[in-house]
Amino acid sequence: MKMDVLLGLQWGDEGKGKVVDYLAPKYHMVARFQGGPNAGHTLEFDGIKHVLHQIPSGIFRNSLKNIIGNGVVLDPVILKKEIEGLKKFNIDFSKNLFVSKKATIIVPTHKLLDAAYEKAKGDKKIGSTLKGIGPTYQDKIGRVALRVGDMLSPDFRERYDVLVERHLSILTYYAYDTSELAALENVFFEAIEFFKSLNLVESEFEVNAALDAGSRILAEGAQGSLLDIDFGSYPFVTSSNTMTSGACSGLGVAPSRIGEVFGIFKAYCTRVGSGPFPTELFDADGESMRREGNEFGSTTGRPRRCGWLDLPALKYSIMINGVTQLFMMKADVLNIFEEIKVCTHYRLADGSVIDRYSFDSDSTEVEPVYKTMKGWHTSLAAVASYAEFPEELKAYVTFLEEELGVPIKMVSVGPDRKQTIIR
Ligand code: 2SA
Ligand code: MG
Repeated sequence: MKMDVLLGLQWGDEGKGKVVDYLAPKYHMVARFQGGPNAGHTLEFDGIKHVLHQIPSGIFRNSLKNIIGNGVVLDPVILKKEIEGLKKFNIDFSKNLFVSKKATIIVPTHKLLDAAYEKAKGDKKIGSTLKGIGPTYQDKIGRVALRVGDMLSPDFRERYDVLVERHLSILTYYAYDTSELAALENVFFEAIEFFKSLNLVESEFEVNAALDAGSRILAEGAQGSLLDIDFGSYPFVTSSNTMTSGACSGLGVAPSRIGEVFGIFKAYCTRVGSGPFPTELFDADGESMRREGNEFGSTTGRPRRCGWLDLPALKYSIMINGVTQLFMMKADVLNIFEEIKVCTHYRLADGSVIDRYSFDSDSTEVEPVYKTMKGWHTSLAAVASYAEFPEELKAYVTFLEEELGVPIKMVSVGPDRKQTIIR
């Protein structure tokens, strides 16, 4: 079997959690391959809303195994809290959750460093979620990090102290207050003890063996392609590869074993944190989008910046990921608009017009060139099939599909599992 990959094509919060939850019954395993507690994957069913940060979104289906792969950075404290928070759902974590021994551990000082670096950047700050993601990946690449498997070794505390010693010297340089560290460490070591009771595995063997045995695996991306460390709007990105290739390195699966690539995008754009956003709206339309779409960070509660759909950026994400199927989310949020705009090109400062999301479009101010389409301007609450879509929404879907060159297989018209229209 091949492994399918599901990822966000914008700046995160495309609705990946809902799609994983929807697709999950078709799979035997869901695996996270990058990111960490900076993610906030929202699932809604039976009238309850769940936000998952580190646990894969297949956890609510008993038949599924959930893997946290080697490419993930894990906060033991947050993981313990998440697992405890899910107790009431009778999930058997001993059967359903497996963590790679090669995943990297976020220690308390990583969070302090994240805050210190952001503070030092002043108004050039990234808008990090302050979960310690950047500093932890820095240590991984710097070859000094601690990994999940290290917890089991008798010299874990010693190695932890060496790492923290390094961090404290940097925090002293930044004159950052570390007085809360002792309290954070207490909770951290408690969580480490708890962590040891989980299934700690070599997930590359689990995943490849499952594929060999004919199991279906879905790799669940976090954040979005435009936040990718290599291809996103650097430096306003996260510190991992959020793209398809990240699923290979973050799980130990060969590129030749990748099957379908599901690209999730919202019918408009949002971004949380700093960085370029050509189609951002600063007017009442942007406000309405935020209100209608309830666009607030699910991890930090921050209001998300909102704007029209950006086709050059979307085409770029489709290209670097090899997307084979598109899923359009939150179409219902656009119900309120009489006219809908789609950015087809960018105009650069010298007046030239380009259709590429590129180094130039990312590093200079660009003006979006829009195509305006008639909105459907009606509720989609009663819509149960594509045939029942208003003509204007059909025209929007068809236009996007022609531009993007990839079929839009699903359109979401509301947060509930049931409000998912297949084409
Ligand atoms: P970090 O924390 O170092 O990864 O932040 C770097 C940039 O990446 C952005 N980022 C995100 N953008 C959207 N959604 C994310 N997850 C949460 C959510 C965010 C939240 O689902 O809503 O609750 O605020 C996420 N995680 C990281 C971040 O804003 C920085 O621009
Ligand atoms: Mg999110």
